[in-house]
Amino acid sequence: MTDDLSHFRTCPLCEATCGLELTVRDDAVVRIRGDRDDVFSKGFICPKGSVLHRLHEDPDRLRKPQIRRGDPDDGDAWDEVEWDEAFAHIEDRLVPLLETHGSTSGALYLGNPGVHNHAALVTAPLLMHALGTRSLYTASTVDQMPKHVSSGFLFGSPNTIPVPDIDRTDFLVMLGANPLESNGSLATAPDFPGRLAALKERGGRLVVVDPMRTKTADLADQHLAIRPGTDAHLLLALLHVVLTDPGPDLGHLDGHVSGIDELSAAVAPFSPEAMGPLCGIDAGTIRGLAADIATARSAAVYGRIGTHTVPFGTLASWAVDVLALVTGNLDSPGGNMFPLPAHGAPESAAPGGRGWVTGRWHSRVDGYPEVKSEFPVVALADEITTPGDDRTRVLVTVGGNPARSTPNSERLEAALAELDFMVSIDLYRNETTRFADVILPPPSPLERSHYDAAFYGLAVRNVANFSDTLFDVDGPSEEQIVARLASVLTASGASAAETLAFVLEMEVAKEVARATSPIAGREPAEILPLLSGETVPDKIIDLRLRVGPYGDGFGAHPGGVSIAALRRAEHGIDFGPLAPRLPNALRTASGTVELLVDPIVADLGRLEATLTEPEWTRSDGLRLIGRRTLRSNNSWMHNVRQLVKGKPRCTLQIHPDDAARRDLTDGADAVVTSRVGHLTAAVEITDRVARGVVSLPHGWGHGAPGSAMPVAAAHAGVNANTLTDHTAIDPLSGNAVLNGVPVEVAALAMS
Ligand SMILES: Nc1nc2c(c(=O)[nH]1)N[C@H]1C(S)=C(S)[C@@H](COP(=O)(O)OP(=O)(O)OC[C@H]3O[C@@H](n4cnc5c(=O)[nH]c(N)nc54)[C@H](O)[C@@H]3O)O[C@H]1N2
Ligand SMILES: Nc1nc2c(c(=O)[nH]1)N[C@H]1C(S)=C(S)[C@@H](COP(=O)(O)OP(=O)(O)OC[C@H]3O[C@@H](n4cnc5c(=O)[nH]c(N)nc54)[C@H](O)[C@@H]3O)O[C@H]1N2
Ligand code: SF4
Ligand SMILES: [Mo]
Repeated sequence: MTDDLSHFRTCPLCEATCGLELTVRDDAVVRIRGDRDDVFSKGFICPKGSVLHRLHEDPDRLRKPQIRRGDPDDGDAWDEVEWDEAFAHIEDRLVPLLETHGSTSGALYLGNPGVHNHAALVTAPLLMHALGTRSLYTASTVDQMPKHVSSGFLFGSPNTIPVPDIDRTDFLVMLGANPLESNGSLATAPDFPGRLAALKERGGRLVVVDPMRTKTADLADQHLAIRPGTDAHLLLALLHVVLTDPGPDLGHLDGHVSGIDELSAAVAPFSPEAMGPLCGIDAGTIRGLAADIATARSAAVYGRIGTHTVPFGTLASWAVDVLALVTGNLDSPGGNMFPLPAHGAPESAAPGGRGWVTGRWHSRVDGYPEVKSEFPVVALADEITTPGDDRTRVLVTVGGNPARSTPNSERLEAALAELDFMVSIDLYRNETTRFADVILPPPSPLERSHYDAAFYGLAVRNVANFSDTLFDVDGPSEEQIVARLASVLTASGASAAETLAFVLEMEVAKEVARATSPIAGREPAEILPLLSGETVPDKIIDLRLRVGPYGDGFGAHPGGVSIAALRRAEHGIDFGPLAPRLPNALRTASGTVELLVDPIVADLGRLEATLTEPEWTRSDGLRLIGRRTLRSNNSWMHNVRQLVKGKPRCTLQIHPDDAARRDLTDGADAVVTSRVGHLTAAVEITDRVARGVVSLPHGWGHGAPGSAMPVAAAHAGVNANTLTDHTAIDPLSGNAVLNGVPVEVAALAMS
């Protein structure tokens, strides 16, 4: 037996980026607890982080490639093979298909874990290039795409996303988010509960807008049980009030905003009296909230899943930031602020850029505009099943489970079965990857290094942390798998190592060509050996850190950050609270915040039309919403026994009055029916959910034939996305409508 060792790493499971302390004995993790010295999370941990090693140890996690020799429903149709055989099979089967049908017949789906893995900096572009297709789909269009679109329009870049400065705000308005279960999203803030408690301790106030009285709402000074899908209505009404009285206060952004004079006229139809009845919130309450936001010393407005995955997601997301702007709270401490991550570009010397547009091309069958070079994932099934020259015949999925995470997933599953060939890079054979012809398993989270490239750009403080690999992997890394797949697809003949070396050289060449880089004009060959890190993704992070805002500039700024510096600081480095970044961070063509670009104006018209549409003004019927629970993580952690034990969490929550009207009893099964599907779920009667609303979590519905996650199958639950409608989207972003879905619920007839 060896002595216990402590290993510190950042948890890659959700957006909170908690520091973990792993106790390692004899090459096994014996305990995980929160790293008390982590500069950001200070010891906070949730039940998922504390079983990260169980994922690593899970005997059902795939270690070797799998080839399917029979039907997707047949669990015995799979052969475990060596890596060479898997790639040979892909070469034999997939390459001729692409040659016959052209590169437009290939499509790529990238799931959520990619944003928690810095290998994606390399893998996503490599796969897009190798497939040579525009058919890119990601989990973003069942998630946050509205925020990218509103940011693209307002600030000129879809990734310039403000986050609520929760550690300093005096007044936090939170819509459609439940960080006590989710630990926060598009607001990286480990220990969200502690941060909300601190807000209250310093005399700050919290308002939660949610059809459900969530655990987060329990902390709130005010909870508004909004009707699902109407956050844009509420936010526009708040804007209406603020713009009328007291009028806009742009603070330090005065002179840097276009369209402010036209904004009052644009929001004129949306008085609290007009919007209140649609939201189920009375006009007086809306006026009171507007006054509270306007008069607070500082206020932050924050909207998330419930605000984004709805028919007016982009408009709601836009209104969140515009409300902060007109109350002097955008880019101001305690308001909505822009992070400046260590691996990001340093601040520019002046605002302005090319601006940002969507719709540069359209999807073949449904004609959806591209957004950030992606098509809405709701379009994927039609692209596979609709005949035509550019029909999708080949699909590559990386770390995703669209058969559970996307609307009308039964329809998508039927489409997946029609593909000519599918490759999945995934840890498990789940409801989606069972359709793959080949599954290529990447390393576990403990078998790779980690740097949170996505979420430090959304963090409420500027911080950075780097984690080294804990256990060696008996197989290729994720980027090596992708590089090898790319060489097969492009018949380049290059080895994975050569392909990755080339990617790194290109990155360095791009950087030395950037006029304002601290290494501008230097030779790539001189920079390359200076990069530290075990892998190419590590070295790309090292490069970006060193030329970034706090970087060592390869000698220009001694003491600056690099991977080496982060390795020395094993609990992370804190660069401090967020600082104002406007106007210089603006990349709009005008160099100003552009409030009223044409698509937004047109969408305000669509919102106005709802004032007389029965679908919106009617208050009968039931609307389905989703929820998250602390021990769950989308669809993929249910094979970890410690997380699924206890009473079933996949229940249909319904208000007592709605239950009584339908003769539903607690614990009994009910049939839930929507336009596209139906399912049977166990009823949980609770007055936490508003009248007229039912709630079912997503990510369940395990045990599909051919899948191989036995623990998950024993705690199967039901698939909420059997009910969500693939035709319902937020048109500006292509984001799916996952909340506010019209449904009927009836007691299960006894036979
Ligand atoms: N434990 C756990 N943590 C997670 C995840 C997980 O699956 N489990 N997933 C991670 C991911 S990928 C993400 S994107 C984040 C999401 O993080 P959050 O945005 O915090 O997501 P939810 O917890 O689903 O909270 C959404 C809330 O919106 C409410 N809601 C539904 N419809 C409406 C509406 O129309 N208006 C308003 N105002 N509210 C509405 C719901 O009742 C719910 O309380 O969580 C991340 N963290
Ligand atoms: N109705 C409804 N549907 C929803 C939501 C909702 O609120 N309501 N939320 C949506 C949101 S916010 C999201 S983000 C999506 C998520 O949608 P997806 O990304 O499609 O699904 P996940 O459940 O996250 O599945 C992740 C997969 O990645 C694999 N994986 C884990 N780690 C790695 C890795 O390091 N490498 C690779 N290659 N694979 C890995 C897992 O085994 C799993 O199969 O679901 C969405 N769907
Ligand atoms: S809150 Fe998120 S990052 Fe923190 S331990 Fe839990 S899953 Fe990991
Ligand atoms: Mo997400």
